[in-house]
Amino acid sequence: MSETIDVTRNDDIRDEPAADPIVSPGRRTFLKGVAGAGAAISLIRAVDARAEGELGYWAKDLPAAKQVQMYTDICRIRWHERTMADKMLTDSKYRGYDHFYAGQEAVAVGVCAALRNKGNFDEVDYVYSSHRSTGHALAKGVDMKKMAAENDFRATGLNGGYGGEMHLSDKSCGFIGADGMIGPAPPMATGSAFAIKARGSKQVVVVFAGDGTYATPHFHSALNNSALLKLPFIYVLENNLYHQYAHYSLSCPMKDIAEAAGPYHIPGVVVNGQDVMQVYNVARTAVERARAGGGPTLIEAKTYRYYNHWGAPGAKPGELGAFGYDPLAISSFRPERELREWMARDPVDISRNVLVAWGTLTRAQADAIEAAAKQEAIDAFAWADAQPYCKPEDGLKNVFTQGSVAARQFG
Ligand SMILES: Cc1ncc(C[n+]2csc(CCOP(=O)(O)OP(=O)(O)O)c2C)c(N)n1
Ligand SMILES: [Mg+2]
Repeated sequence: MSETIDVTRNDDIRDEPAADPIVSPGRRTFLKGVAGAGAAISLIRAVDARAEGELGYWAKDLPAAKQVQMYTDICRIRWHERTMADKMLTDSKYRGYDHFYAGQEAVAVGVCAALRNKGNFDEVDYVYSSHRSTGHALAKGVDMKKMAAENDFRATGLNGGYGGEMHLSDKSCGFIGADGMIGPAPPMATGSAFAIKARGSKQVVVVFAGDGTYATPHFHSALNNSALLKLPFIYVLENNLYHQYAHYSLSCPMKDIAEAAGPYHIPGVVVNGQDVMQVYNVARTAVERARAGGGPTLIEAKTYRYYNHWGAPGAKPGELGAFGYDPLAISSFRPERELREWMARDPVDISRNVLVAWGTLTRAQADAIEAAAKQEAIDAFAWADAQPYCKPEDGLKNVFTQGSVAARQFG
């Protein structure tokens, strides 16, 4: 049986024995009990319970400053996305584009909060991202201004304006990079994890990938190799229900993709991706396991994107989400009620409500943090707007190496 866990039922996780933090025997029995009994229903109920401040997981033990930082980062990502969407809709000179991450913020923030995001390259944890990269980048510590400039192909951008949203990279915080191709990032990430194991440093590698990667050979190769070699690797599969316009049930026979961890004999964890504290809990468990040499974990975060697959079609300036028709949606279109249902379980609201319920923040303080995040995004795009574009003749820069290269593979 696969080790799929419904971590949304926190009553069973409270006294998790330290020796086996992933699946305790009691938990296995519990899981057998609920297996056919509608874990998805308990997921939705648990969200409400958490939003009311129910305790019982490690996140409550975090210092207040860390809790506030997580909420702040969620707000920063949200307002980066909203500001950029509005820019795409209203500024005809703007050349940037994005696969918007709004709605999924708690996944990136909860995972990155469990990682080392500062230090030299032999200390910091690595994140490999996907085409939907901006939220992952901000959560890992990428500078918002430089990212905004990069996404509009400005010469002073994060990567000199050569990359854009699908090729963001920032070695300084271990953000190895976004990836426009669906599939290759997970095996590359396992390669990094293999290097880390070989050199003996205690780093961990995370790949963020969508539900669309399940049906690729790369998904299975990454799980197989990381399991065989017990690599410090975490596959964070963000199941936002769709790949482009196709529902994931069209390419995956299981309801919970985390079940795919079973054949590789590694833990597969389902988590409510709307609640940053729950995401943090499962991520921290996986990180501790990986750092201690215990091997990989597959985390499936159930989540949803508020905009359409790419850009801002169907969206209106000043409004969150895309309710209108997406002309690119040739095969299917998500129901409006589905979007509204997920927006009622919003990661910003849940995070805010939890911190207010815990007494970490007052509502007024939480509002002020969100307002500051909005202003930061406005300032970042204004700064980016004033930056110079790359010159066409610079296009061949950094393509060929200047001078000679040591052919180390030949000794
Ligand atoms: C190999 C490959 N095939 C097709 C595409 C086109 N494409 C871009 S994003 C995407 C869907 C990805 O869906 P998912 O993995 O669920 O991520 P999400 O967009 O939902 O975050 C596809 C098919 C691609 N980029 N690479
Ligand atoms: Mg998807």
